Amino acid sequence: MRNATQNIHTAYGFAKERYAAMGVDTEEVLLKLDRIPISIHCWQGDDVRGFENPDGELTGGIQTSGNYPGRARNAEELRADLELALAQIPGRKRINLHAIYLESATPVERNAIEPQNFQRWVEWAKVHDLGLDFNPTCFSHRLSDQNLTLSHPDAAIRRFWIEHCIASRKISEYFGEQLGTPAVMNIWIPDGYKDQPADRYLPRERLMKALDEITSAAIGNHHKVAVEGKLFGIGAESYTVGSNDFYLAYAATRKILLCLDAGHFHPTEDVADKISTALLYLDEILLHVSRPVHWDSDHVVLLDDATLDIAREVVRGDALSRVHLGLDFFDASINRVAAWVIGTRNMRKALLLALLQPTTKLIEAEKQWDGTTRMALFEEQKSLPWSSVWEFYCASKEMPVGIEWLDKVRTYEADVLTKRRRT
Ligand code: RNT
Ligand code: ZN
Repeated sequence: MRNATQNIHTAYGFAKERYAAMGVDTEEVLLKLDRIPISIHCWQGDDVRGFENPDGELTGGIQTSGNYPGRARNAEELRADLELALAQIPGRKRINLHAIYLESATPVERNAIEPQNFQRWVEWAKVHDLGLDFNPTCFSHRLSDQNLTLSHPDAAIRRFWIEHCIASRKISEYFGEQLGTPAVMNIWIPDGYKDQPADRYLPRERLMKALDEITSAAIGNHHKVAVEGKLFGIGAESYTVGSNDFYLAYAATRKILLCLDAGHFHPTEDVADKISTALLYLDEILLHVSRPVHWDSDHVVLLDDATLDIAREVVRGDALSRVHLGLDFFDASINRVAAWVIGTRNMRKALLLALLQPTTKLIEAEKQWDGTTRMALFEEQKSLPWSSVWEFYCASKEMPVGIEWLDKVRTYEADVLTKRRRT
């Protein structure tokens, strides 16, 4: 054990020198890295079921596939699972909740949810030094069964969802005020049509007006509202009311946040490329880092080019203070705690790799029209010893350095998860 620790320190020493030669100070990088909050979505833990009606159907055109044993069935189980995951992930963390993760002894309608339904989450977040983020849940409900909510032609149904979103803003405000860090509340609605619409205009106009009611309600400044666009959903293949264009324009004109979900674009579109445009017109944005495989499949985030490109864009654009990093994936075919650990550690690794770029030199080369140096620098950094910096970082935070986290998750699986009977 002592040897292993010594080796980590020695390897880090070499790595530090290599990066210093490129003009990168690894000590500064690690301080910065550790402070970047990553918002971990609670819904990976129970396949987006929530506690309102856990046996109900997941609707809205999103889908979890797989039946791996051990999903959390209530808030205690979900928090316990999250605690295990959090203990394997270095750096600042937040937890992202959905309205369906409320706790209440008696059923509460979505338009009547209150801060007290989330009081235990807040107490728990305080104990674990976590910020909280929030989402109204505009799906898996009898009033969303036509895949229409805020753009529904029926004014009473629209009203219900407007009230739900306003109630959600109050809960978000409570989170921000209680925890001393603003909560980001993201509105995503499933509204869309399976088949070609005759009228693409009116549903969008209804959505715009509904959002205006939601965003103009005076609620306080401890929370921020984001809107998340999308290309299509299952059963909404032909038309999505809240497209990315719709929300980019909406967020820019109403001075709120835009959420870019990595799975919500055509497969050949580059999500990382959209960040700089959004930041020119908006003060802040939210990211849902996810992994689309052929479609918006919400696979666990890998340390792949798409994730790295997002991290590099945010870091090179000096936009860490303006970009809220959230995760959004739900895989029911593998151990769900492991899914959180793998996806979140990958996001943090991507940020480390991004921070280790010789950004000043790269930008200087570009200014000089020196494409040769720029390419040489981009390529050279791929083989620099970043993993020695990662291992040193994990060790110094007393977090698992490598795959040993999996043993802990496996033990928990055997002791706890496999004992949960399926409902
Ligand atoms: C759906 C959106 C949305 C959801 C969560 C559960 O396509 O990505 O963000 O995944 O709100
Ligand atoms: Zn999303």
